[in-house]
Amino acid sequence: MTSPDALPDFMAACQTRAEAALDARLPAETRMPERLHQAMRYSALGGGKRLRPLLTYATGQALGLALDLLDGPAAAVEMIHVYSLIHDDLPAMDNDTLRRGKPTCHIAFDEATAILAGDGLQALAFHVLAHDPSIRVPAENRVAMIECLAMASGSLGMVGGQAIDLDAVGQALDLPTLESMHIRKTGALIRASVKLAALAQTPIEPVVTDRLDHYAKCIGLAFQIQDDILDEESDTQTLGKTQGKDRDNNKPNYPALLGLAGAKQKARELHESALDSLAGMGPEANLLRELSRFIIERHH
Ligand code: GRG
Repeated sequence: MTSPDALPDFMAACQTRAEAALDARLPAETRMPERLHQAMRYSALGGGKRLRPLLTYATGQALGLALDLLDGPAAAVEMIHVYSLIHDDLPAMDNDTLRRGKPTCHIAFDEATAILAGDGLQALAFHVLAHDPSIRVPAENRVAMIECLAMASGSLGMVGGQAIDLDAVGQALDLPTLESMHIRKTGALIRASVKLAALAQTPIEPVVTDRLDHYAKCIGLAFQIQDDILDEESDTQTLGKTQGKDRDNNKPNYPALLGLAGAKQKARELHESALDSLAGMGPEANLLRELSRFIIERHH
C-alpha cells in the first residue's frame, strides 16, 4: 500500500525522471541547427508539472511495470504537450508572453523559431515511440502507441479541440459543445498518457485498459474544469501564465456556464467517477487515485 504522502514523493521523483528522459532524447543545443535545438530545449526542459508523464508512470506502477520501460512514452507525450503550448502561445492563437514562469518561446526566440520548435518536438515524439530502446514490447504494441498518440494529437483530438476553441471565441457555447471541445483539446492527450502505459504491457489486458481509459476520460475533463476555475480564482504569479485570459478573450468556460460552485461540484463528480473506474484495482492503483484528487485540488 502506498503511504499517505506517497504522491508528493512520487511526483518529485517522476518529475526528475521525466526531465532526464526529455534531456536524453532532445538534440544537444550545439547540434545544427543550434538555435532551433536551443528553442526546443528551452521550452521542454526546466518547468511544468509534468502531469502527463506522471500519469504514464503512475499507470505503469498500477500495472506492475518498471518505470524505465516508460521513459520513452513519458517523454513522447510531454513533447506533444510542449509543442501544443508553444503553438498555443503564438500571436496567431493565444498571443501569450508568459509560460511556466518564463517568456514564451516566440518571445525568448522569435515567431518562426517557435513554430519550428513546436514542429520539431512533434516529429521527435513519434520518432521516440518508433525507435526508443526503453520501449521493450512487440512491434504491434509500438504501432498501437504511435496510433494512440497520433489520434490524440491530431484533428480528431487536441488540434481539433483547439480549432473548435478558436472558432468559439465570443460565441455562447452550450455545455455539451464545451465538453466535446475539452474532451479533444486537453482530454485526448491526458487519455493517451494513460493508454501509452497500458500499451507497454504484454499481453495487453482489454478489461483493465478499458477501466483505465474511463479513469483517464474523467480526470481529463476534471483537469480542464480545474484549469477554468484557476483562470478565474488564481493569479498570474501562482499560475506562471497569464490569469483571467478566458474572461479577457470572451472565451466560454465551465465557471461561466455552471457558476464557480457548479464547476467545482462537476469536478468532484468526475473525480468520484474516476475512482469508481479503478474499483477493481488494488493498492497498486493508489497513485492514480491520488493523482485524480491532485488534479481537482491543484493551485497551479
Ligand atoms: C496549438 C496544436 C495546438 C494545440 C493547443 C492543449 C492546447 C491545444 C493548448 C494548451 C493551452 C492551454 C492553456 C490549454 C488549457 C489547459 C492546459 C493544457 C493547460 C496547460 O497544461 P498544464 O497545466 O501545464 O499541465 P504545465 O506547464 O504544468 O505542463
